[in-house]
Amino acid sequence: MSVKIIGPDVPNMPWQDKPSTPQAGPLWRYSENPVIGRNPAPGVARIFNSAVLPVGGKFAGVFRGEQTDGVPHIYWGESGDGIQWDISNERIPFTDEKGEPFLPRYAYDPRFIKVEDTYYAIWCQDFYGASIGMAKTTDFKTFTRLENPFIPYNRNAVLFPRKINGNFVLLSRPSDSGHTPFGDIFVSESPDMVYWGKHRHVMGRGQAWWESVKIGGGAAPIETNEGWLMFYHGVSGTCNGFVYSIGGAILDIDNPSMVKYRCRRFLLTPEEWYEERGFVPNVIFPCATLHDAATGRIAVYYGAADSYVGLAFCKLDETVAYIKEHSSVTEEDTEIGIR
Ligand code: BMA
Repeated sequence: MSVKIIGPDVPNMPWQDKPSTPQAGPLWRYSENPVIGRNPAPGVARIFNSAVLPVGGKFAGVFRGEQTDGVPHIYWGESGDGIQWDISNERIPFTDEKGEPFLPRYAYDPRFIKVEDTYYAIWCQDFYGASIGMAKTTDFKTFTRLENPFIPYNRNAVLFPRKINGNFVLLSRPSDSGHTPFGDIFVSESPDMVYWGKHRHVMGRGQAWWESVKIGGGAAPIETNEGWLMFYHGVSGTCNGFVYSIGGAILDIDNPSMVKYRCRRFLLTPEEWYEERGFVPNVIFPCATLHDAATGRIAVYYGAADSYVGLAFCKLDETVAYIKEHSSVTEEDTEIGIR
């Protein structure tokens, strides 16, 4: 069975063919990385850990802007080609359901996911501790906050791009209020994006050293005829601090708490100057993909060293083959995840 993306064609997504130089895994970097450099907007020192989607024949996204007072917020950005980004000068003016201003405090690491006709921005924020915040938009002007889905402490929430068995489905990573020296990925369901339950364990920190401290959801899972392709981050602890790499797994299509394949090798790990040098060295943190069903091309957007946005490419068939070839799953990975 040849592997296929189930989703729209995005023929104008960014792309560059694989270079002839050796690569550590199935992903290769865009040769002109980073795609967003320092001081990208007035009052914003760095943009990283950000998420994009195809919108109206072009691309748009929600960006983690580290303001010059050191506080992160969510900014809007647009692009004709997915590479040159025009970042708004103002923070996204989130409102409550009555239309009153309701800015999240200390908001970071946004994801951006379309389910049916609505676009959801989901981020981490302060809610008496590190927690998940959410907003929805249909016109990219009004961003209406939703109730925070979980009590503290939780981070790395990633919505699936369609309902499963009639419910919205969200990955998250329970954490602590600091730099969290542990962490597994869980999945929760909601009929309405307000009330969340049916919590299940998806997978724990890995047996492999590169993901042995903690893991967390990354890009919105990509629907394929093999299951949900999930790019996530895995963290190892070195004598000089954490190292963040990109991992890959394939989740069951109807029951995403069950892991079918999990690559014991990283898919991408810090190598380039913009990944190894920056505000926090040795971090690559995936938050989104663009992908084209017709060609199986995938572009992964990742934060680099908490300072830049990087872009990497891969082909669906090669990536799935690599994950399967190097897969090892534990009983905890493959079970339904309830105790
Ligand atoms: C995590 C998050 C990310 C960040 C990473 C590395 O805890 O805060 O935003 O990229 O640490 O600093």
